[in-house]
Amino acid sequence: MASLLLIVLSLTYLTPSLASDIETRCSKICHSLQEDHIKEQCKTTCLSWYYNNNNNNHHQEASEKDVNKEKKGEEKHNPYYFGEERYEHWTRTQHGHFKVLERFSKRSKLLAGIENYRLAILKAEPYTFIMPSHWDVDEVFYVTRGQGTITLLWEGNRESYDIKEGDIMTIPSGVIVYLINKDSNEKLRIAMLLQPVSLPGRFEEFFGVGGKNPETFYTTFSNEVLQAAFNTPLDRLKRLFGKQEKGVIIRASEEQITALSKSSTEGEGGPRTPFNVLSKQPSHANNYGQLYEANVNDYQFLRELDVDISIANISQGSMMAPNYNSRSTKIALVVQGSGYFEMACPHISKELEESKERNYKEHGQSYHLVRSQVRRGSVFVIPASHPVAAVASKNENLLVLCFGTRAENNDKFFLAGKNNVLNQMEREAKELAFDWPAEEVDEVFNAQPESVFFPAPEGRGPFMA
Ligand SMILES: *[C@@H]1O[C@H](CO)[C@@H](O)[C@H](O)[C@H]1NC(C)=O
Ligand SMILES: [Cu+2]
Repeated sequence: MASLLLIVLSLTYLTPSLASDIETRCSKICHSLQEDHIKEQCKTTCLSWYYNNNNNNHHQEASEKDVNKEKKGEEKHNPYYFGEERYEHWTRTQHGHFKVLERFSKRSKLLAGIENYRLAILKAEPYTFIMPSHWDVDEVFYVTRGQGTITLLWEGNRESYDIKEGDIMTIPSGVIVYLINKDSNEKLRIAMLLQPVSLPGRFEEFFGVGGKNPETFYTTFSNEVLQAAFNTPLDRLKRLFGKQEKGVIIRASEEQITALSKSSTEGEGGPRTPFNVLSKQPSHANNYGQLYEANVNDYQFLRELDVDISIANISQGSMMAPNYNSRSTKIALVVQGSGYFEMACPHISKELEESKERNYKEHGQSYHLVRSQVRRGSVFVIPASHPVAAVASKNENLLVLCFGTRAENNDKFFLAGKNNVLNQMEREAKELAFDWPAEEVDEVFNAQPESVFFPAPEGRGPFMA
């Protein structure tokens, strides 16, 4: 075993490369080993090492420490998990930030199905104003914390809406939006799913207002066009568009906040009034957690993106039952707490098999366990039909927000507990399927008296060492 570890360590100094190269290299490296089963083990370790490195560019500078980490839980070595380092800050000032998760299809071709979605997070300090802008995306957002007022400018109208924790709202592409955090103490945090409308997976923000920072697009036009358009001398226009340099998120006075609050501009609301997901009756609730779900029946505008929203509040020391979604790929964002996810993925298993140049069909279907420790800000992608389970840590609730794509006609299937979908089989089907007496199958299937939320596994779990 010690020699295997040495081989793995020596691999860290080689750069990963193409699949065929990897196969050749691993054969060479493991060639000198005597016994066949050790040689095989060496090749498997070698291939998966290269595989993991290929999917994690920043792990090319892997060190011995990383090898140990990987052995602990493979947490970084899966394309479905996104940690804090995978966000890019578009704006970061003392008054807040706006950060965007890297493109899914850049991370892995296994995420190509959601390449036209982006996840972003806005955080604004108390009493702040977020500059008016428009984006080339259709957007749905969820307020994870705080309260504010959001204003939309479009079709000759101005609509203001109060927003608070649990609210969802959609904003069509091109609408000019600005907002305030109207709380004097609490931060305003908003998680958003963006669907670009002109370039797959890419979007931009456009500022008309501003000057130097944010830079206004007006001054990009030629002087002639600008003067004619505003019917104003150039020097005045230069003064108007040359001053602002405080940035995208700026401090506002109490008086300004009061004036901009929806409560003081009554009557300017519109049809898009946000829907509060948390004020809905949970679709499942017991001592171990609650599941809140919202779809087009709750908020018709979700149809614009064919998205639904769910919030799982998994109590400390509890877990959410293994389940899968029939059509929907879920983009799960941890809003609070910590814990871990486990998912069965046949694709990764196949890639590993293929890189061994074997015909996987001869081996039947097999699955790779993908698991990650998660904390606030972590993102975990759950592709359609993939069985997944989530476990909260022992000392805090795990609050997970899920944006579900292809929401129409999606069903969630539970794989354990009282509503285990497999329990609906006839006794004959159970016996045939398990080659086991139906009574004993039923005994196992009925041993879990709860549904959806259960007590967590005994012990500290794979990541809680
Ligand atoms: C989550 O559940 C806890 C109780 O376990 C409750 O105190 C908390 O308010 C819930 N959070 C949300 C967002 O529902
Ligand atoms: Cu998969």
